[in-house]
Amino acid sequence: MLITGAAGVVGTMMRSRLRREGRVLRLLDREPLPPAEPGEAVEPVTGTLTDPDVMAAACDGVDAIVHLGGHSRENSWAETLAVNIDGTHTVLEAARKAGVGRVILASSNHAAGFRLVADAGPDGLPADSPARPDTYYGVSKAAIEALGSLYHSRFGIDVICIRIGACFERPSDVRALSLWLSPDDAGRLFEACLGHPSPGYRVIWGVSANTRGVCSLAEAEELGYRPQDDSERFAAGAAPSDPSARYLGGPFTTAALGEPN
Ligand code: 15L
Repeated sequence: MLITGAAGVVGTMMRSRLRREGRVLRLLDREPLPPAEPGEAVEPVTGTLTDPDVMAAACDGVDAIVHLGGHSRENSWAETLAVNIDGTHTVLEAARKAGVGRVILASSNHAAGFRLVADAGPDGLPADSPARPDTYYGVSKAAIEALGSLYHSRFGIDVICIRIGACFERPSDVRALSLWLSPDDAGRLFEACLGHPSPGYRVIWGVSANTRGVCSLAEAEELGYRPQDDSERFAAGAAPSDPSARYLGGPFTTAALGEPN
């Protein structure tokens, strides 16, 4: 199995959590990765996912890809286009050529960042809520969901797009209490996506079972995800959020477009 962006925030947290008996984790990042620990079945590879030759080699012999690589926040249009959109096309093309059967794409709440939190019914906003990007970054996530759909429909690759909420060790502010995906639940979610016999193409939210949750869990639960964490235990220490939190994307909806944040 291949993880792109393995040195990033989520990639780093998944390295130990996606460790399984008999599974070799090939870890790709443009930044050097910590070497394999004794007994750890990993193959660190340094290279950029925007390079088709690097991706072809990285996909060789792989059964599934967890694609976490790319810019994880707002950036210039040129960077966002090159790394997030064109880069994901390069990943999917390499997957197709190498016969990789399953690709899990890290989408984001920012693909639908201008959805109003107040529109979430009792079951939360549906995971296939049409895109309402809040940034160029959000546009790139909507675009990779569309690319994933294309590669499923044309080539039969199982593609699951996870609209990740806020995946950190702990939620930092009140908005993040609604969107938190604990690292352990993220591991559970990726395992569910990897283990389902035939998911086809899906868009799901990546969140924990948060008391203040605003995103539907039903679509991820259909895949077998059983979240065990709730952000509420961090509520007392959470910083207040500004009024932008009426939108799912919170501060991304007001940040300067195209400027790294
Ligand atoms: C994201 O998509 C980012 O990758 C992450 O850094 C957070 O900003 C998160 O969204 C969020 O909405 O809090």
